[in-house]
Amino acid sequence: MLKSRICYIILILLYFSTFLFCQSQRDIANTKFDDAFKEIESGTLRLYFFDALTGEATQNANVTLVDNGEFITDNQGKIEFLPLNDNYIQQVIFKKDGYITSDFGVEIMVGTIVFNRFSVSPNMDIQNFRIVLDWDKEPRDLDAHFVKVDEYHISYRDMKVLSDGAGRLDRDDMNGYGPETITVQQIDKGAVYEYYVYDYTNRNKNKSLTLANSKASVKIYAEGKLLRIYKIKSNQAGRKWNVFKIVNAEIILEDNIK
Ligand SMILES: [Ca+2]
Repeated sequence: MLKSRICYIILILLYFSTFLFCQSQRDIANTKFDDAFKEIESGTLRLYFFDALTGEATQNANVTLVDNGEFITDNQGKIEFLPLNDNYIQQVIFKKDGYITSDFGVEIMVGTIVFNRFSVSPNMDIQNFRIVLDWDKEPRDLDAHFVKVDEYHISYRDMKVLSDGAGRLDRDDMNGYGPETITVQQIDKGAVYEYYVYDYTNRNKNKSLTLANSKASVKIYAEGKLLRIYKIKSNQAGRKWNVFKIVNAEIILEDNIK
């Protein structure tokens, strides 16, 4: 009786020691797997592409990295690639049916990408003028404002669609990343326009660096193509980024934060 009880206890101990041994081996295997995964991860860079009007990921788009090959975006609108070296400008061409083909440079610094989110414009009328704002996770809410001096002011606050239908705020983003997009039917050659980005989240903090460090970027689509990209400069205090003006149908860069 005693013998069988001892045998029973030995069996239980054997079971638990085997279980603990297997568990520790599994942990080691998982750690190794994680490390290997991180090694692969650390070498690759990611670019994300979104629809400028809906904010949805653009899947199955063709992305050409000049000197680095062709890629297809996955269901997150993402491609991954190995950079050619630590510091260079990677030329990117985005193509997808129904979208304006966008050709631009991505700055790679110390092996990483500062701005890696790109909201791309669906096709639009040749006279249309579209401004697309992207930024990072923080702040939650940035607001795009487009003012036709003495005529109208498009933003989340004033109107989503102008009464004459000549312009609209396509998308107001309030939970980080953007895009926040404004489209106007046509630029009036005799008028003056201003476009700025306001950090609504930090409206009460005039020394805030959040806007400057938001990785905000602004794309202008006009004449049926991607015309300009402006990127915010980091570490300047303020809540309002004056991005550009249009005077005599010419886009004039302002790029100051106040
Ligand atoms: Ca917003």
